[in-house]
Amino acid sequence: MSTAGKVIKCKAAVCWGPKQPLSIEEIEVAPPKAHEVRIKIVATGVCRSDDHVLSGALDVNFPIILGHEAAGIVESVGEGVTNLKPGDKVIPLFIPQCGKCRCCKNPDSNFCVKNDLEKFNGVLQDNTTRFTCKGKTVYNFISTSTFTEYTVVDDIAVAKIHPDAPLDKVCLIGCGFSTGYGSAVKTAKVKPGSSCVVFGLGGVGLSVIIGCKVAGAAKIIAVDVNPDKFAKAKEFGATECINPKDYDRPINEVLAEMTDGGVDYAFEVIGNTGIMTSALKSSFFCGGKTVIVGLAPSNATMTFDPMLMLTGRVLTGAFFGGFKSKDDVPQTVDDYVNKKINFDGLITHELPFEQINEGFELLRNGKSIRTVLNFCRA
Ligand code: COD
Ligand code: ZN
Ligand code: ZN
Repeated sequence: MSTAGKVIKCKAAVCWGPKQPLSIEEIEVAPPKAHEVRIKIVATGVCRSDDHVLSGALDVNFPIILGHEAAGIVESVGEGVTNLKPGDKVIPLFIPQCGKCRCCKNPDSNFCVKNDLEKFNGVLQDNTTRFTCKGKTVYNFISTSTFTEYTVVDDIAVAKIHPDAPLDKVCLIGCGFSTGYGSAVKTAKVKPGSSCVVFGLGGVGLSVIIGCKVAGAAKIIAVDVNPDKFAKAKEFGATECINPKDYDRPINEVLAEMTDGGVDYAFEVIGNTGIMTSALKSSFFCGGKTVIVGLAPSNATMTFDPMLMLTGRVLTGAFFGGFKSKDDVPQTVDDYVNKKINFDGLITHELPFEQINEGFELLRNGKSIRTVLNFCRA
């Protein structure tokens, strides 16, 4: 029996407030309005940014349904949605691409003024949400909300993907993988034969390494204070791994010796402003490029001698690896399906959706790289 046009009752992990476990509840999901799409979520990853809400570091409206790294199948579409139909495989987009705003029209930007990342209003474009639980409105998270069996998103915040894509893998393209991989291939535009350094070997840093390798970098130096991370880094393409704790001099000096004066590309994938400056100093003084990937604490500032820039270094950064979401997500899924890229090794844990709080524990204890939660384990 078709569910189109009807309210769907389903399970969701509701976040009633910070510093408490997510609660699996029955919620009501209203049908999509004009230019909206209702999606049956098949798999969703657990990302650090979801945990930032749980820890209280991100200020959002409660109750809220978190989750933003997912893949699913279109259940129904609202009026005016022409490019999607029920049954299509899709990835929700935490940066929309309206295609009309000043950011979207700029080929060098991947942001969109219709995002909900700056203010966390927790609503769709019409300023309401489609979720209720126990008679209360439940807010949406960064245009997506994927810790639920069904979600509704604006059509500017969803990408149709390859029909053969395995949803329990390509869900990572919705956030972590693209953020790292795109930083190398899109934001930095790493050139063949070049030298790269990646600070921080979490799931995002490892994805930067994958990007550097695909781009043909000759030297990929992986840096982390936790040497347990080195095996995976090598598996994904790091040519050398170093631990700053093993040296009694600044890491940029060590890197300069290893790379004939400095790297062509430096990536900061930790969110530490001191390391951002080290990354900048590690880049070659003539044209070396530094890409900031990590999100620093909100009041942190980065200080450095401006002379570092006058010799031609470049400092940049991007959300979501500089990916223009609607354009680049389907292309990246095609690259996965066609075996041009592989990131299966990032998925260290798979759990049924109901065990979501365990997924967060694995993240907090540093035991997982990525946990994927599955909704139907058929
Ligand atoms: N020196 C070297 N390595 C360090 C140091 C240090 N001083 N401190 C920590 N590390 C290492 C840790 O040992 C760890 O291996 C790694 O750095 C960090 O890894 P994770 O697993 O904590 O994190 P990731 O890879 O999942 O994500 C890290 C980011 C910083 C990229 C992430 O938190 C972030 O800020 N993302 C960007 C923001 C964004 O795009 N948000 C939108 C939706 S997610
Ligand atoms: Zn994320
Ligand atoms: Zn836009």
